[in-house]
This record gives sequence, C-alpha cells and structure tokens, in this order.
Amino acid sequence: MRLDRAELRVVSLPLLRPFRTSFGVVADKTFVLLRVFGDGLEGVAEGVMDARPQYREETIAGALALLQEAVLPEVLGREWANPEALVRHLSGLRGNRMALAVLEMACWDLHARGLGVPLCTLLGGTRDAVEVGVSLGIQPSVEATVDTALRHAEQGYRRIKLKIEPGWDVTVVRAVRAALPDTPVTVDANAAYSLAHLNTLRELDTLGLDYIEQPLAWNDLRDHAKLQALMHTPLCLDECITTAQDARKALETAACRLVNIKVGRVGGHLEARRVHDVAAAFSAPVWCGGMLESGVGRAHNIHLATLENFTKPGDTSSSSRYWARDIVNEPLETTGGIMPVPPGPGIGVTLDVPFLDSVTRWRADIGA
Ligand code: OSB
Ligand code: MG
Repeated sequence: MRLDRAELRVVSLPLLRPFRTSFGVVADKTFVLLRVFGDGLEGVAEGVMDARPQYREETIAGALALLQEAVLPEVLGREWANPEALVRHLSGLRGNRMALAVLEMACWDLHARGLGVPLCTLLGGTRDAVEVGVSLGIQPSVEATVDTALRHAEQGYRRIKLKIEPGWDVTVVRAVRAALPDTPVTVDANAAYSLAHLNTLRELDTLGLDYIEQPLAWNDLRDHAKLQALMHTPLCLDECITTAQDARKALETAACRLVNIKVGRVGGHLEARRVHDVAAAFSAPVWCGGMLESGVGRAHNIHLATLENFTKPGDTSSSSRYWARDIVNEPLETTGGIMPVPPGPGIGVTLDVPFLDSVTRWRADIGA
C-alpha cells in the first residue's frame, strides 16, 4: 500500500430535517473528508468529530491541524505493508482517536481496493447484509415522536432508539412503548443525566427498554457502574469507550452490558475489531453506532457491522432518511430493516466528485 498524496476537505451537507439530541441541534452535517492516493488508486473516509466538542472532546479544527501539520506529512511518500503497519507506526500518539480514525479508515479502503476485495472480507466479516434500526432525534411533541416511530417500524426497522434528556423521557418513552409493544425500543441520553436523576432513571427501568445508552457523563465509568448495579435494564456505553481497554474496564466493572461501537470514535477498524473481540470475550453484544455519516462513513460502518458479534441492530439506516443527495454514487438503502453491504472492492462506494465539490467548504492538498 503506497501513500503518495492526500486531499483533506471540510464538507457541509444539509440534513433533510434537523437532528436534535440532549447536547444540541444539527441542521447541516459538517465533516472532515480524507482521500488518500497511491498506486493509481484512492481510499476515502470521513471523520466523526464536530466543529464544537459537545459529543466528545475532539474538534474538526483540531483534527485538521493534527492531520495536516503532523501526521500526513510523516506517512505520505512511503510504502506501507498494510494498515496494521501504519497503525503501529502511529501507536505512540495519545488520544485523538477520531482524527487518527480518518486516516486509518481511508487506508483500509485503499488497501482493500489494491487487493481487489471488499473491506468486510479483510476485516473478517461473516455476512453480506446487516440489521439496522433508527435513531430518532428529539421531536417537537409526543404525538410527533409516536408518529415517526410508527412510520419507521412499518418500514421494518429492527429497533427504535429515542433521544432523551431530562424533562423529555418517561412520558415520551411510555407513549412509544404503548404504540409499539412488540418492537425493541431503546433510549440514548448522550450523557445528559447524573446519579441525582436516579428516580427518573428508575422509572425508565420499568418500561421494557432493550437498553439505555450513555445515561451519565461522557468520561465517567465509575458512576455508570453504580447505576448499572441499581438497574435491571442493561446499560450500553457510547461516549465512554474510545479504546478496547476502555471496553475491557467497562465490562470488567459492570459499568455496562453492551457497547455501541463507532469506528470513527475508537481510532479506526483495527481498534473497532478489538472492542468487538473484547465484548465477545465478556459475552456482551455490540452494535454499530452512527454519527449522521454521509455515504462514505456509512459504507465503512456497514462493512464493520458484518463481524460476528454485531448481534444487535445498528444505527446505519438508509441514506435517504438524511439527505436529498449523498456524496456517493451508490444508494445505501434498507429493505425491511436490512442494509446490504455495498458490493465491490474497498468500501464499495465511489464519490460523486462534482456534487462533492459543490458541498466542499475548505480543501487542502498534501504531498502533491
Ligand atoms: O449518540 O449515537 C449517538 C448522532 C450524532 C451524535 C451522536 C449520536 C448520534 C445518533 C445518530 O444517535 C445515529 C445516526 O443516525 O447516524
Ligand atoms: Mg449514542
């Protein structure tokens, strides 16, 4: 795998509907896109960091600076045996898992294309389609939430996840549960609660949820362990887990019983697979999370989710739920809650470059 040059972009794609979580509203999804070129081929990936560090601490500005000024100049113009060799070379760098993931993931795409095989084959995937649910942002009313939940269940989505925050929880969850008694329902608080909300969390515990995602602080395993000991409903960690070691500690201390794996949050596919393997060793299920990705990140997620222990439906739903037009040529659409793996080498999607150019806000060529 030769890395000759790279192209870094900041892209802004308008969402069909604003997406509201406990930490804020997104109307236009702004993300870092990296293309790496070598041996006449290209690999591509997108980052999951935002402009403002509200989900985790990394930012677009920080990732661009790190990649452009330190990491890319050091890895370009060289031959790498495989993505593992590149990851080993960068293993002394602390944190910045989202920034490093962009490079690692683009290299996996390039490497798989060089070998002429789908990425899922290299990762050790065991299926050619993945089960998915939807993540529904905070809606203007309980009625609107029940409505959209019903619509998505009718489309066959395998699980309905509701975003919650203090003051928007028990009532809306109870209403959706009553409307959809047989559909798996989960909630995601994005770290909006503390142990001071124990009464509310205990009420949520009685509603038959599949799991409760990241109720407490983004960096607090200890309080999650305290809470899990008081709850019947399994806790699922998202923000807290950026490495396989985090996952091991979380499962060892019973801070959660399952893990949301986001390849872009944990530093790339190799670390995502390690998190998957650690969870399997604890008999803990994992599922593939999403960060409102374009077709590029979405395709990476689908390939990752073909690994064996991704036994719960993920968040990688149809692109057409998010955008009027995507930056890739291939449609990524579900039927009956099943998302097929895009066939072909690498991640199986190709960039619609003219459209990409029209939604690019900033661009730098490195090593050209
Ligand atoms: O916590 O999973 C999350 C979106 C942005 C930031 C954090 C999260 C989410 C989602 C959306 O839940 C999942 C998706 O549809 O991509
Ligand atoms: Mg989450």
